[in-house]
Amino acid sequence: MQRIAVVPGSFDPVTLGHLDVIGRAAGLYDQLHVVVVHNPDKSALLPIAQRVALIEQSISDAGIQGDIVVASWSMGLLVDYCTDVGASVLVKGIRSQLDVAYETPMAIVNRHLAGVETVFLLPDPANAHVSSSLVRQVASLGGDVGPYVPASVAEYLAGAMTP
Ligand code: COD
Repeated sequence: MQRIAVVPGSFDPVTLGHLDVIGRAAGLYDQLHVVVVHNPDKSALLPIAQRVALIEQSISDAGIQGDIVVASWSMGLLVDYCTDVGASVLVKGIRSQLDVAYETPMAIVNRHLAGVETVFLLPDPANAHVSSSLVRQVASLGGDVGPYVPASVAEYLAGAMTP
């Protein structure tokens, strides 16, 4: 039986931290779905289609191998996407106690709702401080986001932020 997992996120934009989790998860499962989900608690910078395109480009540029599908989901529960594609696992990155507090209830509810387990990966220490919100802030103030994001994202943001 194929082991299929989903790596969900806002990916607004995808960072080197996300890419590290995606690359490591790709080595653990037969098929990986990287799914851009609209998070109503956050105000978005990039359109969803652009986030999907940048994830695809970043995966390709980083040479991450495997059966990887990049998609978006806005039709309701994330576990419904998992059920649709036959995924039994969600993979999420945990950077801090804040992430643990945010993710724990979701992991429990997702298991109750659909039997989908959540696997947490610790970040590479080099990326443990990186978040999309930090990247958006640095970019909006004209700073260099190169250390935090794939090159294609840095290039896109440089163009998008130009007055
Ligand atoms: N290193 C490692 N991991 C990282 C890093 C980093 N530097 N940065 C982010 N991550 C991890 C995050 O901890 C998270 O696991 C994932 O990457 C995505 O992060 P973001 O910021 O892109 O996305 P979020 O935090 O806005 O998450 C959005 C989700 C859609 C994934 C989340 O809200 C969710 O699972 N929603 C489910 C909706 C649902 O069905 N609800 C009902 C049942 S709970």
